[in-house]
Amino acid sequence: MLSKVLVANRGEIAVRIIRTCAEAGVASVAVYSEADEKALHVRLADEAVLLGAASASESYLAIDKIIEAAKSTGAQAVHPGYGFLAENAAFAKAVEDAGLIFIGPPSSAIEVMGSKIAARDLAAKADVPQVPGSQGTIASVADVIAFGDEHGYPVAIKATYGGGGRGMRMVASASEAESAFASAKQESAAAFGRDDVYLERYLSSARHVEVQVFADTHGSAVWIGDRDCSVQRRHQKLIEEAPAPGLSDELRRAMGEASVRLAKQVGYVGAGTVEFLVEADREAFYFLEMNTRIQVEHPVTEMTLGLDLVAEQLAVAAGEPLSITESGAVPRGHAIEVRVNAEDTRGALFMPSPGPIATVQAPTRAGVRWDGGYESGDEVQPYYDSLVGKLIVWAPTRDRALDRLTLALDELIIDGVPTTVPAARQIIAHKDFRNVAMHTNWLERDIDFASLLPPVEDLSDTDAEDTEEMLPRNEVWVGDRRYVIPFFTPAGPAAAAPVAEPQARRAATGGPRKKRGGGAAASGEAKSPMQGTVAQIDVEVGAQVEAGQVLMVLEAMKMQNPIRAAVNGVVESLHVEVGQVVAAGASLATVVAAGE
Ligand code: MV4
Repeated sequence: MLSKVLVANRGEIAVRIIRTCAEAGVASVAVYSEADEKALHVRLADEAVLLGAASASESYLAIDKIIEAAKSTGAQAVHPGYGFLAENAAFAKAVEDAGLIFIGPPSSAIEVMGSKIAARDLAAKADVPQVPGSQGTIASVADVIAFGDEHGYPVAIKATYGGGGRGMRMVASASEAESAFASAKQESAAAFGRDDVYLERYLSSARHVEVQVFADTHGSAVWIGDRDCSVQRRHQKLIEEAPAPGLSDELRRAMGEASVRLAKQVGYVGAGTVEFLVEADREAFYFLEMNTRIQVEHPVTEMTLGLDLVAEQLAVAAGEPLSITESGAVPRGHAIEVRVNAEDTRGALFMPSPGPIATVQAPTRAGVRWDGGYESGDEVQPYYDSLVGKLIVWAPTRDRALDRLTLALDELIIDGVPTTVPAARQIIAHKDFRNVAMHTNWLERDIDFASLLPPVEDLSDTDAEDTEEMLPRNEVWVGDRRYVIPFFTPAGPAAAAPVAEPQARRAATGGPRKKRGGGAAASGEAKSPMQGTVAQIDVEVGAQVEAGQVLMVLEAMKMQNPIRAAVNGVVESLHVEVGQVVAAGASLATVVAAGE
C-alpha cells in the first residue's frame, strides 16, 4: 500500500479521501489556501501545507506549489479529487515527472479525453455508438447549417476542449445558427481558453446515464454499475441515482461493455466514468464523453455495490490488482444522492450564498449517509464551489429510497446559509421523477422551476436601509444565456422588477443616480450584481465607453455575466483585477458620464 498521499483538493471530496486514507493506514497531507486555514479537511489530515492566497489560481490550481508540497512532505502519491486539477493533463504529467504517483489515469488518457473530438474518434474505433457529429472542429456558421440540412434539427454546438455542457448551445433551426455559433465560441473561449467547437445531432428527451469503469495496471478493466444524472440545472447535477432506473439488463450490459472497450482503447487506469445519452424505450445509447476522475456522485455506486471506490483508487495506484474481478456486479437496492449547495434558490435563481454555517446536523436514520465538507461553525468560502455536502440514501427499492430521502431531507439541519434542499424536495416530490419520466430537458423545459420555489418577493430581506437599495437579483434569458440584472429602486424591498427596459438602461450600476435632463442615467459605480469571479476586463482607465458597452465579464455559477456601462462616458477607475472574487454589491468600476 501507499505510505503517504497528498490530497490536492478541499471540501467534501478532500474529507472523503482523507477518511479512506485513515482507514487504509495511509498518511494524508492536506493542502489549503489562506481562506481554508481552519477548514475541516485541514483539521482531519495528518499534515497540512499552506499553498497561498485564497484565489484558486494561487492555491488549489497552483501546480508547482502542490508538487513542492508533495515533495517536502515525502508524499508518494497525489489524489486530485474532482474539479480543480483533476482533469488537467499537464498536472498529471507534472506529478508523473516529479516521480510521484498520480491517483488517476495516465496523463495521456486525460489528454485524449480532454479533446471531445479525439474522444469521439476513439469511441468510433472502439465501436461505441454515438450521435452523428461533424468531422472535427467546424470553421463557420455555414457548417452548422449544412449539418442541420443533412442530419436535421436540433443540432448541438459543443466546445471541442470543453465538457460538462459548458459552451454548449442548442440550435433549433437554421435561423438560430448564427447567434448560437457566436455565443458557443464566446463561452468556450471564456471557459476553456480555446474557442474550437464541433457539432452533434441534439437529442432532446434522452436520459443522461453514466457507467462507472475501473482499470488496474495489470490489464484488467471492468464496468461496475450505472447512474442516472438526468436532473441538471444549467449543467449542474442536482440529484443522481444508481442503478439508472428502467433499463433492460441487455442495455446495461451493452453500455457496460462499450465503456470497457473505450477504457481499454485509451489505456485507462483507475476510476473513470463514461457518459451516455439513453433512449431506454428504443434500447439505444450514445457516447457523450469520458470523465477521467472520481465523480461527485460516486457514493450511489458505492452504496448499491458495497464498495469504497476511493480505497480501490488507492490500491490501483499502489499497483495492486482490482479487488473487483468481474464486470456487471448486480446492484443491491437503490441509492439516491442530493447535492446540498449553499445557494439561495428563491425565484429559482440559485445564487451562491457563502457564509458561516451555524449548524450542520445530518439525519441519523437507517440507510442514510452524509458526505460533508463542513461542520457546525465552519464557513463556506466565496472563492470556491458552494457544495456543502451530499445526502445519500439507500433502500431496498427506488420507491422506498425516495420515501426515505423525503424524510431525511426534512431532518437535515443546515443553519446559517440557505441551501438547495428546498429545490431537491420539490424535484423528488414530483410525479415525473417518481415515475421515471424525467430526462435531460425535463427540469428546464418541462418544469416551471421558478413556480416550484418561493418567489423572491415573498421572502425578500427586510434589513434594507437608506434610499437606494439593491433588490434581489432578476434574471433574463437571451437565447440560452442567463443574465442576472440588479435593480435599484428608491425604496422598499422587491417591488415587482421591471423586465422590459432595454439592456443598456438596465446596466449593472449602483450608487446614487444623479438624474440629468431628459432622465438619462448619470455617472456611477458599476457594482457587482452577484458574488462571482472577474473573468475578463474589456476596458482600461480613461477609455471612452457607450451606455450598454461591456466593461467586464463576471463569472458566476459557470455563466458569463456581462457588466455594462450605464452611461456614455469615460472609465474613471477600475476597482478589480481579472481573477478576483467579488461579493454581491462590490464596486467594480466608476464611469463618469460625458459632460460631467
Ligand atoms: C447532449 C445532449 C443532447 N444531445 N448532446 C450535457 C453535459 C455534457 N456531458 C453533455 N450534455 C448533453 N449533451 C447531444 N448531442 C444533452 C446533454 C445533457 C443536457 C442538456 C440540456 C439540459 C440538461 C442536460 C443534462 C444532461 C445532459
